[in-house]
Amino acid sequence: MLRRMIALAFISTALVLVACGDGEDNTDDGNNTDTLTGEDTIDQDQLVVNPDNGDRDQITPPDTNVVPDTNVEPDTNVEPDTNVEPDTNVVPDTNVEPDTNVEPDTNVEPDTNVEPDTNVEPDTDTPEDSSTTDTVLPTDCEGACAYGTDELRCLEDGQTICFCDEDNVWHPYVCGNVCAEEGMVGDQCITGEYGPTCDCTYDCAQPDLVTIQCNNMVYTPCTCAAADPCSWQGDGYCDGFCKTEFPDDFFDEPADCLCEGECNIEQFAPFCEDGAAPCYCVDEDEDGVGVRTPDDCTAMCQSMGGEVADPACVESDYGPYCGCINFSCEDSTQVEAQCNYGLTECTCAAADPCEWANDGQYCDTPSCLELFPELTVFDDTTTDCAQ
Ligand SMILES: [Ca+2]
Ligand SMILES: [Ca+2]
Ligand SMILES: [Ca+2]
Repeated sequence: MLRRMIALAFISTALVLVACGDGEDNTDDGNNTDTLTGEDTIDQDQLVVNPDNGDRDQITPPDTNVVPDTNVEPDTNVEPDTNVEPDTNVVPDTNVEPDTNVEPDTNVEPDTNVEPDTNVEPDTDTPEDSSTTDTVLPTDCEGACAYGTDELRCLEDGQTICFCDEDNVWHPYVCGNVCAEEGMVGDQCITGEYGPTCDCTYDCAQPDLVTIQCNNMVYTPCTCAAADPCSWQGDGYCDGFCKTEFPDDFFDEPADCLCEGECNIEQFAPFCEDGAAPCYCVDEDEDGVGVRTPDDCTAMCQSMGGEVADPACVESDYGPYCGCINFSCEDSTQVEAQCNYGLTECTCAAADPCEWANDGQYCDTPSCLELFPELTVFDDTTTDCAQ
């Protein structure tokens, strides 16, 4: 734009000069013999061939004699510029002296209005350390020990677990080997929730380790995965435990866990059918070929004076069983039936109807207390729990 304005300015100047010269030539000074006498001087305005007044203005010299207008109101209608980057180049002021002139507030009254918390249950669950009070880890794992009293300890090397076996002698186990035998990774002896233990973990990305788990027939995050690396799906054995234990990643068992059809009495393993009932293989004519038969948990619980729980079927290390609750202790026949079932509010009671107190079989009192904390349970601690 500036370049175009300058060109127009030159053209306008040239036109003015031509017009002046022409006018001078046509002025009659009285010496000429021509007949041009009396011709008027051409008006300046008429000589302007291209009267571009707008462009002409562009060459007007700037007026340097302008008084600044001090009567301008500030524009208050300006939006703030939000597109400003913060200045990250600010040097912190390190020349600040700390204020040492602060007096401590001595006018604070202690809060005497705090009620003591009486709602704290005493911690009765403190495990007893029966093995050792040493804080220094042993450096060797040999010699005599007391089985049942001395149990497990980590050696100082941090990679060996020391076990007091039934022969009352310490036996060392290298954790790297212990983990590898389980198809797991890890080699450290650590303090676990239940005492010293080898810190082993599963790594499902290592096929060799998963194969070991398959051969060990253990349910792990690897063997239960939907990929079914052990080919356990549809093998006639219900692996519904996987769905219960590893709900995020498991292979489905649509056929193996149905309680219908034939079964091999030798190979069949009882299972909970969809949490509803234990499924057994019943072979009444004893020809080796049985029929998958669900147990009737409702009838079984009622026969013991109880009600069926939800879920009705419970998986345990000893197989599936009917979950029964809310037992009545009034009928002695029903209570007697409970003695074959297990720990109930009747069989745990102080009357000890099953004669389990100090029977030399099992320490029952802690389990009864855990199941029925409100109940006055029989005292089994004289001999059975005295070890
Ligand atoms: Ca299966
Ligand atoms: Ca049969
Ligand atoms: Ca007992």
